[in-house]
Formats: sequence, structure tokens, C-alpha cells
Amino acid sequence: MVSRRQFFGRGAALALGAGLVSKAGAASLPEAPQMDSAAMQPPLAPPDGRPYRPVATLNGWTSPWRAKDGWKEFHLVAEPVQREIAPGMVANLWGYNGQSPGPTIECVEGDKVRIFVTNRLPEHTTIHWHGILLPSGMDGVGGLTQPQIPVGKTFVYEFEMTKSGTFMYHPHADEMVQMAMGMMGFLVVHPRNPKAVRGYAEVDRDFVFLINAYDIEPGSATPKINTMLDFNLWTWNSRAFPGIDPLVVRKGDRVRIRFGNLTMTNHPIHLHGYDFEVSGTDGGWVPKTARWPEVTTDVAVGQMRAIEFVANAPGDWAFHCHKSHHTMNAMGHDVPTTIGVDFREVAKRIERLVPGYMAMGDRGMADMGEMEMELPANTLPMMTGRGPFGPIEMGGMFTVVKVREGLAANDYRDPGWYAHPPGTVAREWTGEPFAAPRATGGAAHSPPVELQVRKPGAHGHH
Ligand SMILES: [Cu+2]
Repeated sequence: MVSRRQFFGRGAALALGAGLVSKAGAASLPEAPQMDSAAMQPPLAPPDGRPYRPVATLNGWTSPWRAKDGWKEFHLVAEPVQREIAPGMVANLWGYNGQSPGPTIECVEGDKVRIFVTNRLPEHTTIHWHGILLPSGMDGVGGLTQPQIPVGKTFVYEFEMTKSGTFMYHPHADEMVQMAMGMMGFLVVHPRNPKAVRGYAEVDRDFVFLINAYDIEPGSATPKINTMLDFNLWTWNSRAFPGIDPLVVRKGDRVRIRFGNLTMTNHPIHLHGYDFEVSGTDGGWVPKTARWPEVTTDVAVGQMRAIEFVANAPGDWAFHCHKSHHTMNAMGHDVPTTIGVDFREVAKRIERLVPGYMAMGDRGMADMGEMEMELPANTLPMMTGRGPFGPIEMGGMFTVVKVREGLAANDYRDPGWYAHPPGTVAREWTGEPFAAPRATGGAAHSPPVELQVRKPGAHGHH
């Protein structure tokens, strides 16, 4: 929960209501709330009587704010943080207020927002408010629209939220380093008058996360910031499966999931069990007439997408990036493909020299999900996570949308695995057997391929 310099705890904010000003903050800076846990915190109900459905930040939290003279005041502290990527691995990142990503900022269209940014990094920084329409001098581009915030200093950003939507914040100073180190956060602006906003629909659950990636050598904890493409940890909100929260949904709920991409490559985000529509981007809400159904939507670098569906099918539905290397953790690279190689004899010989030697990869890589290999300290197995039927063989950008009947409106707790109705699970055929010897693989055994090419025009038309 909120710790160290406690601003006002969620409970206190709810109990005391609008306009609460902490003692220390009354005359000066609002205190900066801190989070020391990577567990998802309950959505922060608006304390000021302008109701909206607060978003649920996967493995994250929403920053409380203070009302002062008609402004909403937030305080972000840019600083080195420790982030648990998944149980078994902690990374040294940079972030805000104790975590990477920083806290989600939520406000309402028309709000005047004042954001204090204190720099506790070892180098200067800025914050750019991605997608927000604001005065040029508030845009946060170091050198272009403001001097960078020096180490130890606090800058103030002030602007009005002129439209609702899905946005993010990140540095525009030494970006390659600062984003590779995890500096980013989500920013949601709720409509003031939802019915008047074209393309906007109210939902029952509204999830948010940022797509990020790190290159952290197994056994170490700090990202290699010069990596351009070959990252080895593919994360959502700086978490890798099985560390990513499930998206828990009540059957019948209208659901929105919003995500933004701050990696160096695109991510085709795929949901099982449903078709959905892209209902918004960081440019605004998409009118109904401009949408089409999808089950995968690609989110390019620097883009955000909001997708919506009605959760009418109960179950445990996989939700993941469709690039198969992005659903793996570290060690997924520099491993030769050995499918079809018969290791048995050579493994026996190596075993004599190296007790416990394991050959792998000769029948595909699925064994990795179950293999008990010794790992360097502070890294994650390549594919991991156990389901009710065995190893899930996934890592990285993978989690589960869990749709259940009869949950309470605000219940985001993991309900466990889905209890499938009898007769609805794929099962072994127990009728007449069909001989299916395991494939031996290997091109050497295949008959030569005869190519028959019919050139256009050679035989006229059919
Ligand atoms: Cu991906």
C-alpha cells in the first residue's frame, strides 16, 4: 500500500472526502504518495463528487491528489525504484513514486491539473504528457519547450484537460535511457458528460496497462539501456507472466481494456473467446460507425488502444501479444534449433562427464515448461506458470481474462481457475485407437520434394 511519506491513504481519502489537504502540503508541495508493492491496488474511487468509473491498473495503482484553489494537484517523484518483474526476479529500474510504471493519473475533462515533478534521478529529466492537448510550454520536451529538470529540483506543469481519453506520460529527456529504465505512466481523462461524447460508452470494468520491454542479463538486475531491438523481458506494466495480474470480470460486464506501447516494436494484442472493437486511441474515441470487429489489434510504438467487449462467455481466456517470442522470458535467444537431432547417444556420453546434463530441444521446446533447470539468481524461467491442466508454457506478455458469474461489482480478486461445465473440455479419444507413432522429424528422412509450377499464361485460362 501507500507507504513512507504517506499522502492520504485510500481509506482516508474516501472517509474524509473532497478538498482534503494534508498538513504538510497545505502551504507548499503536495506530499508524494509512494507505493512499495507490485500488487494491483483497488481502483481509486473519485473523492470529489464528480463520479466516474475509476480504472484498474494491472499490477499498479492510481495516484491520490489534492484539491487546491480549483486545481487538482499531483506530485510525481522521478527516482530509481525496485520492481518485481515476477516472483523470483526484481529489477533495478527508474520510475515514479516507488514503482515502474508510475501511478496512473486520473481526472475529468475540464479539470485544471497541476503536476509537481521532483527529480531524484542521477540525471536531468522532463515529463511529456502524451496525447494531451495543452500549451506548447507544458509539453515537456527538454530543450525545446523547457529546460530539463535538474537533479534535485521540482518543476510544475499546469494545464486543463480539454478532452476525455486514453493517454500516458513519459520523459522527453535522455529518452532512450529513461524509457528503457521504465519511466512511464498511464493517464486517463474521464468525460465530464459521458452521454455527450461521441464514441464513448460507460463500462463496468476499465483496465489499463503500458507495454514495455527490458534487456536484463539473467543473473543481473539492471536493464542494458543500449539495446535497440533484442530485448529479453517482454512486460506489461513492468511485469512478465506469471507475474501479470489476471483481468477479473463479472459475466455480463461491459469491459474496456486500454494499453499503450512504449517498446521498440509493435505488439499484436490478442484476446481469446471474444471479438472486440477498438473504441479509442490516444487521439480520441472511435465513433461506432468507424469500427470493425477484431480478435487481435496491433499497437504500434507510441500508440494507445482501447478495446471493448461484453463479457458474456465465462471462462479463462488467454490474453497476450501474438508475437510468440514476446510470450517468453529471458533465455529465449541464442539457443540453436535442434528439432530432429537425436541427442540420446551424445547425451549419455556427456552425462558421464557432466552429471545431470539435460539434452533439450530435440522434440520442440515444450519440455521447457516443466524442466527444473537451475537458473542464475534473479531471472525467470523462459516459459512458466502452472494451470489446472499443467504447465502453461508461457512467459512475457501473457495473462488471463477470467470471466465469472456473480462477482461483486468491485471484486478484482483472482477467483482461481475456471470450473468448466461437464463435457466442455477437450478430451482424449477413447474409442477405436489409431496408430500415431511420434514423428521422427528431420529433413533427411523426407522424400525429395517435387515442385510443380504452372506458369501463368502457359496453359491458357481455366
Ligand atoms: Cu509483442
